[in-house]
Amino acid sequence: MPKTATRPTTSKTSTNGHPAGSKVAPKTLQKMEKSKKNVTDTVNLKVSKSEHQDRKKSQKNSIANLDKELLREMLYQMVLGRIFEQKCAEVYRIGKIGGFCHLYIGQEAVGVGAIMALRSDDYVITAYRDHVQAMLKGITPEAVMAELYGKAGGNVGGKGGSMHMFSKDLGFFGGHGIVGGQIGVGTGMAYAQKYKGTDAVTLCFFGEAALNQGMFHESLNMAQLWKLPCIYICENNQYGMGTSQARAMSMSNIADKAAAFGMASEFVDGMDVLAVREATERAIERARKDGSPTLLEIRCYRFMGHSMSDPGKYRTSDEIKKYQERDPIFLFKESLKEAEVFGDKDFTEIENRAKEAVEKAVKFAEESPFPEEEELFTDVLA
Ligand SMILES: Cc1ncc(C[n+]2csc(CCOP(=O)(O)OP(=O)(O)O)c2C)c(N)n1
Ligand SMILES: [Mg+2]
Repeated sequence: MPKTATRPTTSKTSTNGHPAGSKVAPKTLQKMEKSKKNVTDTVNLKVSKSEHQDRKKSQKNSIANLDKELLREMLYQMVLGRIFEQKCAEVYRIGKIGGFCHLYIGQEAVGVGAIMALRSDDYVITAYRDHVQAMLKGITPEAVMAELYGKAGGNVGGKGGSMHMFSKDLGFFGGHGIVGGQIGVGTGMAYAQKYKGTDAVTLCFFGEAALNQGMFHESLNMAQLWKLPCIYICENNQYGMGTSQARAMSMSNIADKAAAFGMASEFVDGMDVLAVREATERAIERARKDGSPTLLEIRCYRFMGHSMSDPGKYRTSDEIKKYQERDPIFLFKESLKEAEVFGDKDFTEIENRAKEAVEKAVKFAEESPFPEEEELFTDVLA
Protein backbone atom coordinates (compact mmCIF):
# COMPACT_ATOMS: atom_id res chain seq x y z
CA MET A 1 0.00 0.00 0.00
CA PRO A 2 1.82 3.15 -1.12
CA LYS A 3 0.15 5.49 1.36
CA THR A 4 2.31 4.42 4.28
CA ALA A 5 5.45 6.50 4.70
CA THR A 6 8.83 4.92 5.33
CA ARG A 7 9.81 4.67 8.95
CA PRO A 8 13.29 5.45 10.21
CA THR A 9 13.53 1.97 11.83
CA THR A 10 12.57 -1.48 10.59
CA SER A 11 9.61 -2.10 12.91
CA LYS A 12 6.33 -3.06 11.25
CA THR A 13 2.94 -1.48 11.77
CA SER A 14 -0.48 -2.76 10.97
CA THR A 15 -2.58 -0.62 8.68
CA ASN A 16 -5.68 -2.78 8.80
CA GLY A 17 -7.02 -1.82 12.19
CA HIS A 18 -5.25 -4.66 14.03
CA PRO A 19 -2.19 -3.58 15.96
CA ALA A 20 0.94 -5.56 15.14
CA GLY A 21 2.88 -7.09 18.00
CA SER A 22 6.63 -6.49 17.92
CA LYS A 23 9.59 -8.42 19.16
CA VAL A 24 12.76 -6.41 18.65
CA ALA A 25 15.69 -8.51 17.42
CA PRO A 26 19.22 -7.64 18.67
CA LYS A 27 20.28 -6.66 15.14
CA THR A 28 17.37 -4.26 14.89
CA LEU A 29 18.29 -2.84 18.30
CA GLN A 30 21.81 -2.20 17.04
CA LYS A 31 20.40 -0.47 13.98
CA MET A 32 18.10 1.62 16.17
CA GLU A 33 21.01 2.67 18.35
CA LYS A 34 23.00 3.58 15.24
CA SER A 35 20.14 5.58 13.79
CA LYS A 36 19.78 7.52 17.05
CA LYS A 37 23.23 9.01 16.45
CA ASN A 38 21.88 10.77 13.41
CA VAL A 39 18.72 11.90 15.08
CA THR A 40 18.05 14.98 13.02
CA ASP A 41 17.77 13.24 9.67
CA THR A 42 15.04 10.65 9.30
CA VAL A 43 14.25 10.93 5.61
CA ASN A 44 15.93 9.13 2.75
CA LEU A 45 15.44 11.41 -0.24
CA LYS A 46 15.65 8.64 -2.83
CA VAL A 47 13.08 6.54 -1.01
CA SER A 48 10.82 9.48 -0.33
CA LYS A 49 10.90 10.56 -3.99
CA SER A 50 9.76 7.15 -5.16
CA GLU A 51 7.12 7.15 -2.42
CA HIS A 52 6.03 10.55 -3.66
CA GLN A 53 5.41 9.03 -7.13
CA ASP A 54 3.54 6.08 -5.62
CA ARG A 55 1.41 8.36 -3.51
CA LYS A 56 0.55 10.49 -6.49
CA LYS A 57 -0.89 7.34 -8.05
CA SER A 58 -2.90 6.52 -4.94
CA GLN A 59 -4.05 10.14 -4.64
CA LYS A 60 -5.36 9.95 -8.20
CA ASN A 61 -7.46 6.91 -7.30
CA SER A 62 -8.85 8.68 -4.24
CA ILE A 63 -9.56 11.84 -6.26
CA ALA A 64 -11.70 9.84 -8.67
CA ASN A 65 -13.96 8.85 -5.75
CA LEU A 66 -14.55 12.35 -4.38
CA ASP A 67 -16.87 15.15 -5.35
CA LYS A 68 -15.10 18.00 -7.19
CA GLU A 69 -16.49 20.70 -4.89
CA LEU A 70 -15.28 18.80 -1.83
CA LEU A 71 -11.80 18.58 -3.37
CA ARG A 72 -11.89 22.32 -4.08
CA GLU A 73 -12.89 23.05 -0.48
CA MET A 74 -10.16 20.75 0.88
CA LEU A 75 -7.50 22.51 -1.17
CA TYR A 76 -8.94 25.91 -0.25
CA GLN A 77 -8.79 25.07 3.46
CA MET A 78 -5.18 23.90 3.16
CA VAL A 79 -4.18 27.07 1.31
CA LEU A 80 -6.17 29.26 3.72
CA GLY A 81 -4.43 27.60 6.67
CA ARG A 82 -1.01 28.17 5.10
CA ILE A 83 -1.60 31.83 4.19
CA PHE A 84 -3.28 32.54 7.52
CA GLU A 85 -0.29 31.16 9.41
CA GLN A 86 2.22 33.00 7.21
CA LYS A 87 0.35 36.19 8.05
CA CYS A 88 0.45 35.31 11.75
CA ALA A 89 4.26 35.03 11.53
CA GLU A 90 4.41 38.40 9.75
CA VAL A 91 2.26 40.30 12.25
CA TYR A 92 3.84 38.52 15.22
CA ARG A 93 7.25 39.85 14.16
CA ILE A 94 5.96 43.43 14.26
CA GLY A 95 4.45 42.97 17.70
CA LYS A 96 0.75 42.73 16.81
CA ILE A 97 0.47 39.30 18.46
CA GLY A 98 1.88 38.76 21.92
CA GLY A 99 2.72 35.65 23.94
CA PHE A 100 3.20 32.19 22.53
CA CYS A 101 2.34 31.47 18.92
CA HIS A 102 2.70 27.96 17.45
CA LEU A 103 2.20 27.65 13.71
CA TYR A 104 0.77 24.74 11.73
CA ILE A 105 2.71 25.30 8.49
CA GLY A 106 3.52 21.90 6.94
CA GLN A 107 0.85 20.02 8.88
CA GLU A 108 -2.24 21.28 7.02
CA ALA A 109 -3.05 17.90 5.46
CA VAL A 110 -3.61 16.42 8.92
CA GLY A 111 -6.19 18.95 10.09
CA VAL A 112 -7.95 19.19 6.72
CA GLY A 113 -7.96 15.44 6.03
CA ALA A 114 -9.27 14.55 9.49
CA ILE A 115 -11.64 17.39 10.46
CA MET A 116 -13.32 17.63 7.05
CA ALA A 117 -14.30 13.96 7.40
CA LEU A 118 -16.49 14.84 10.43
CA ARG A 119 -20.16 15.69 10.84
CA SER A 120 -20.93 19.06 12.40
CA ASP A 121 -22.14 17.45 15.66
CA ASP A 122 -18.78 15.68 16.18
CA TYR A 123 -16.22 17.14 18.59
CA VAL A 124 -12.60 18.24 18.20
CA ILE A 125 -10.00 18.96 20.86
CA THR A 126 -6.33 19.73 20.34
CA ALA A 127 -3.18 21.22 21.85
CA TYR A 128 -1.81 24.74 21.43
CA ARG A 129 -1.12 24.49 17.65
CA ASP A 130 -4.79 25.23 17.18
CA HIS A 131 -5.52 28.16 14.80
CA VAL A 132 -6.09 26.13 11.64
CA GLN A 133 -8.03 23.36 13.36
CA ALA A 134 -10.31 25.95 14.99
CA MET A 135 -11.09 27.43 11.55
CA LEU A 136 -11.75 23.96 10.16
CA LYS A 137 -14.37 23.42 12.86
CA GLY A 138 -16.10 26.62 11.82
CA ILE A 139 -14.58 29.43 13.91
CA THR A 140 -14.12 32.31 11.44
CA PRO A 141 -10.67 33.55 10.40
CA GLU A 142 -11.73 36.98 11.77
CA ALA A 143 -12.48 35.56 15.22
CA VAL A 144 -9.21 33.58 15.28
CA MET A 145 -7.06 36.52 14.13
CA ALA A 146 -8.72 38.95 16.57
CA GLU A 147 -8.12 36.42 19.36
CA LEU A 148 -4.44 36.34 18.41
CA TYR A 149 -4.41 40.14 18.59
CA GLY A 150 -5.98 39.94 22.08
CA LYS A 151 -8.98 41.94 20.87
CA ALA A 152 -12.59 41.95 22.11
CA GLY A 153 -13.83 40.58 18.77
CA GLY A 154 -11.68 37.51 19.25
CA ASN A 155 -13.02 33.99 19.50
CA VAL A 156 -13.00 34.14 23.33
CA GLY A 157 -13.06 37.90 23.73
CA GLY A 158 -9.30 38.34 23.46
CA LYS A 159 -8.64 36.60 26.77
CA GLY A 160 -7.37 33.24 25.52
CA GLY A 161 -4.87 34.13 22.82
CA SER A 162 -3.15 31.78 20.43
CA MET A 163 -3.38 28.61 22.51
CA HIS A 164 -7.01 28.80 23.64
CA MET A 165 -9.45 28.92 20.74
CA PHE A 166 -12.78 27.48 21.89
CA SER A 167 -16.40 27.13 20.79
CA LYS A 168 -18.87 24.89 22.58
CA ASP A 169 -21.49 25.57 19.89
CA LEU A 170 -19.19 24.45 17.09
CA GLY A 171 -17.85 21.49 19.06
CA PHE A 172 -14.29 22.82 19.28
CA PHE A 173 -13.11 22.34 22.87
CA GLY A 174 -9.66 24.02 22.74
CA GLY A 175 -6.72 24.88 22.44
CA HIS A 176 -4.75 23.42 25.47
CA GLY A 177 -1.28 24.35 26.71
CA ILE A 178 -0.52 21.42 29.01
CA VAL A 179 1.12 18.74 26.89
CA GLY A 180 -1.17 15.68 26.91
CA GLY A 181 -3.78 17.31 29.15
CA GLN A 182 -6.36 17.38 26.37
CA ILE A 183 -6.16 13.60 25.94
CA GLY A 184 -8.05 13.11 29.21
CA VAL A 185 -10.56 15.85 28.38
CA GLY A 186 -11.11 14.41 24.87
CA THR A 187 -11.73 10.97 26.36
CA GLY A 188 -14.33 12.54 28.65
CA MET A 189 -15.97 14.25 25.67
CA ALA A 190 -16.31 10.89 23.94
CA TYR A 191 -17.72 9.44 27.17
CA ALA A 192 -20.37 12.20 27.17
CA GLN A 193 -21.28 11.44 23.55
CA LYS A 194 -21.77 7.78 24.39
CA TYR A 195 -23.61 8.53 27.67
CA LYS A 196 -26.08 10.75 25.81
CA GLY A 197 -26.78 7.92 23.35
CA THR A 198 -25.53 9.80 20.27
CA ASP A 199 -23.39 8.28 17.53
CA ALA A 200 -21.17 11.39 17.39
CA VAL A 201 -17.39 11.00 17.74
CA THR A 202 -14.45 12.98 19.13
CA LEU A 203 -11.20 13.71 17.33
CA CYS A 204 -8.50 14.19 19.94
CA PHE A 205 -5.26 15.63 18.48
CA PHE A 206 -1.88 15.67 20.23
CA GLY A 207 1.81 15.72 19.37
CA GLU A 208 4.12 12.70 19.64
CA ALA A 209 5.80 14.18 22.73
CA ALA A 210 2.49 13.86 24.60
CA LEU A 211 2.72 10.08 24.38
CA ASN A 212 5.29 9.99 27.13
CA GLN A 213 2.73 11.42 29.55
CA GLY A 214 0.72 9.14 31.82
CA MET A 215 -2.47 10.77 30.58
CA PHE A 216 -2.10 9.10 27.18
CA HIS A 217 -1.85 5.58 28.66
CA GLU A 218 -4.63 6.02 31.22
CA SER A 219 -7.00 7.52 28.65
CA LEU A 220 -6.47 4.92 25.92
CA ASN A 221 -6.90 2.10 28.41
CA MET A 222 -10.21 3.56 29.57
CA ALA A 223 -11.43 4.32 26.05
CA GLN A 224 -10.82 0.76 24.86
CA LEU A 225 -12.28 -0.78 28.03
CA TRP A 226 -15.44 1.35 27.92
CA LYS A 227 -15.66 1.56 24.11
CA LEU A 228 -15.55 5.35 23.90
CA PRO A 229 -15.90 6.84 20.39
CA CYS A 230 -12.62 8.72 20.53
CA ILE A 231 -10.20 8.91 17.60
CA TYR A 232 -6.78 9.66 19.01
CA ILE A 233 -4.73 11.48 16.39
CA CYS A 234 -1.04 11.67 17.09
CA GLU A 235 0.42 14.34 14.81
CA ASN A 236 3.91 12.94 14.72
CA ASN A 237 5.93 15.90 13.46
CA GLN A 238 8.98 14.15 14.94
CA TYR A 239 9.92 16.91 17.38
CA GLY A 240 8.82 18.22 20.74
CA MET A 241 9.94 21.74 21.58
CA GLY A 242 13.52 21.08 20.46
CA THR A 243 13.91 17.38 21.12
CA SER A 244 13.59 14.80 18.37
CA GLN A 245 11.36 11.81 18.93
CA ALA A 246 14.39 9.52 18.77
CA ARG A 247 15.95 11.23 21.80
CA ALA A 248 12.81 11.12 23.91
CA MET A 249 10.91 7.92 23.10
CA SER A 250 12.07 4.34 23.69
CA MET A 251 10.25 3.07 20.57
CA SER A 252 9.66 4.98 17.37
CA ASN A 253 6.61 3.09 16.19
CA ILE A 254 3.77 5.01 17.80
CA ALA A 255 0.89 3.17 16.15
CA ASP A 256 2.20 -0.03 17.78
CA LYS A 257 1.54 1.45 21.22
CA ALA A 258 -2.17 0.80 20.63
CA ALA A 259 -1.40 -2.94 21.00
CA ALA A 260 -0.93 -2.36 24.75
CA PHE A 261 -4.64 -1.53 24.97
CA GLY A 262 -5.94 -3.92 22.29
CA MET A 263 -6.89 -0.87 20.27
CA ALA A 264 -7.08 -0.52 16.46
CA SER A 265 -4.39 1.68 14.93
CA GLU A 266 -3.04 2.96 11.65
CA PHE A 267 0.18 4.63 10.53
CA VAL A 268 -0.64 7.34 7.98
CA ASP A 269 1.38 9.64 5.72
CA GLY A 270 0.51 13.13 6.94
CA MET A 271 1.73 14.76 3.73
CA ASP A 272 -1.16 13.09 1.89
CA VAL A 273 -4.46 14.78 2.70
CA LEU A 274 -6.51 12.03 1.08
CA ALA A 275 -4.72 9.25 2.94
CA VAL A 276 -5.48 11.14 6.18
CA ARG A 277 -9.12 11.52 5.19
CA GLU A 278 -9.52 7.83 4.34
CA ALA A 279 -7.86 6.61 7.55
CA THR A 280 -10.03 8.99 9.58
CA GLU A 281 -13.15 7.78 7.78
CA ARG A 282 -12.29 4.18 8.69
CA ALA A 283 -11.80 5.20 12.33
CA ILE A 284 -15.06 7.20 12.34
CA GLU A 285 -16.94 4.20 10.98
CA ARG A 286 -15.60 1.99 13.80
CA ALA A 287 -16.46 4.63 16.40
CA ARG A 288 -20.01 5.27 15.15
CA LYS A 289 -20.76 1.55 14.89
CA ASP A 290 -20.03 0.45 18.44
CA GLY A 291 -17.92 3.15 20.05
CA SER A 292 -14.58 1.51 19.20
CA PRO A 293 -11.68 3.96 19.58
CA THR A 294 -8.66 4.15 17.25
CA LEU A 295 -5.12 5.48 17.50
CA LEU A 296 -3.90 7.12 14.30
CA GLU A 297 -0.22 7.96 14.02
CA ILE A 298 -0.04 10.59 11.32
CA ARG A 299 3.53 11.25 10.31
CA CYS A 300 4.12 14.87 9.34
CA TYR A 301 6.69 17.65 9.74
CA ARG A 302 6.51 21.23 10.91
CA PHE A 303 8.25 23.58 8.51
CA MET A 304 8.55 26.39 11.07
CA GLY A 305 10.02 26.44 14.57
CA HIS A 306 8.18 24.97 17.54
CA SER A 307 6.87 28.45 18.29
CA MET A 308 7.70 31.92 17.03
CA SER A 309 10.51 32.15 19.59
CA ASP A 310 12.34 28.96 18.54
CA PRO A 311 15.96 29.50 17.37
CA GLY A 312 15.74 26.05 15.69
CA LYS A 313 19.29 24.89 16.43
CA TYR A 314 18.35 21.22 16.85
CA ARG A 315 17.82 20.42 13.14
CA THR A 316 19.50 21.26 9.87
CA SER A 317 18.10 23.39 7.06
CA ASP A 318 18.83 20.46 4.72
CA GLU A 319 16.45 18.31 6.71
CA ILE A 320 13.73 20.95 6.49
CA LYS A 321 14.28 21.29 2.74
CA LYS A 322 13.92 17.54 2.25
CA TYR A 323 10.51 17.57 3.84
CA GLN A 324 9.51 20.70 1.97
CA GLU A 325 9.98 18.74 -1.25
CA ARG A 326 6.98 16.75 -0.07
CA ASP A 327 4.93 19.80 0.88
CA PRO A 328 1.36 18.50 1.34
CA ILE A 329 -0.17 21.41 -0.61
CA PHE A 330 2.21 20.94 -3.51
CA LEU A 331 1.56 17.19 -3.57
CA PHE A 332 -2.22 17.62 -3.54
CA LYS A 333 -2.14 20.29 -6.25
CA GLU A 334 0.05 18.14 -8.47
CA SER A 335 -2.31 15.19 -8.16
CA LEU A 336 -5.37 17.37 -8.86
CA LYS A 337 -3.67 18.76 -11.92
CA GLU A 338 -2.57 15.38 -13.24
CA ALA A 339 -6.07 14.01 -12.69
CA GLU A 340 -7.29 17.00 -14.72
CA VAL A 341 -9.68 18.06 -11.98
CA PHE A 342 -8.19 21.54 -11.55
CA GLY A 343 -5.71 23.66 -13.45
CA ASP A 344 -3.60 26.75 -12.80
CA LYS A 345 -6.61 29.04 -13.14
CA ASP A 346 -8.42 27.22 -10.32
CA PHE A 347 -5.29 27.34 -8.13
CA THR A 348 -4.98 31.10 -8.64
CA GLU A 349 -8.66 31.59 -7.81
CA ILE A 350 -8.31 29.48 -4.64
CA GLU A 351 -5.17 31.34 -3.58
CA ASN A 352 -6.75 34.75 -4.19
CA ARG A 353 -9.85 33.79 -2.23
CA ALA A 354 -7.67 32.63 0.68
CA LYS A 355 -5.57 35.82 0.57
CA GLU A 356 -8.75 37.93 0.65
CA ALA A 357 -10.10 35.97 3.64
CA VAL A 358 -6.83 36.54 5.52
CA GLU A 359 -6.74 40.25 4.68
CA LYS A 360 -10.33 40.55 5.90
CA ALA A 361 -9.37 38.78 9.12
CA VAL A 362 -6.44 41.13 9.72
CA LYS A 363 -8.60 44.20 9.05
CA PHE A 364 -11.19 42.92 11.52
CA ALA A 365 -8.53 42.26 14.14
CA GLU A 366 -6.91 45.67 13.64
CA GLU A 367 -10.24 47.47 13.96
CA SER A 368 -11.60 45.46 16.87
CA PRO A 369 -11.20 47.21 20.28
CA PHE A 370 -9.24 45.74 23.17
CA PRO A 371 -11.44 44.19 25.89
CA GLU A 372 -12.87 46.59 28.51
CA GLU A 373 -11.01 46.78 31.81
CA GLU A 374 -13.88 45.16 33.75
CA GLU A 375 -13.43 42.07 31.56
CA LEU A 376 -10.44 41.32 33.78
CA PHE A 377 -12.89 40.08 36.40
CA THR A 378 -15.23 37.99 34.22
CA ASP A 379 -14.74 34.30 33.33
CA VAL A 380 -12.26 33.95 36.19
CA LEU A 381 -12.19 30.65 38.06
CA ALA A 382 -10.34 30.59 41.37
C1 LIG B 1 3.03 19.00 30.92
C2 LIG B 1 3.90 19.90 30.10
N1 LIG B 1 5.24 19.69 30.07
C3 LIG B 1 6.03 20.50 29.33
C4 LIG B 1 5.50 21.53 28.60
C5 LIG B 1 6.40 22.41 27.74
N2 LIG B 1 6.19 22.06 26.34
C6 LIG B 1 5.38 22.84 25.57
S1 LIG B 1 5.25 22.22 24.02
C7 LIG B 1 6.27 20.94 24.35
C8 LIG B 1 6.58 19.91 23.27
C9 LIG B 1 5.39 19.17 22.79
O1 LIG B 1 5.65 18.52 21.57
P1 LIG B 1 4.56 17.69 20.82
O2 LIG B 1 3.61 17.08 21.80
O3 LIG B 1 5.26 16.75 19.92
O4 LIG B 1 3.72 18.74 19.99
P2 LIG B 1 4.20 19.70 18.82
O5 LIG B 1 4.67 20.98 19.46
O6 LIG B 1 5.25 19.02 18.08
O7 LIG B 1 2.98 19.98 18.02
C10 LIG B 1 6.72 20.99 25.66
C11 LIG B 1 7.63 20.01 26.26
C12 LIG B 1 4.09 21.74 28.68
N3 LIG B 1 3.49 22.71 28.01
N4 LIG B 1 3.32 20.89 29.42
MG1 LIG C 1 5.79 17.02 17.94
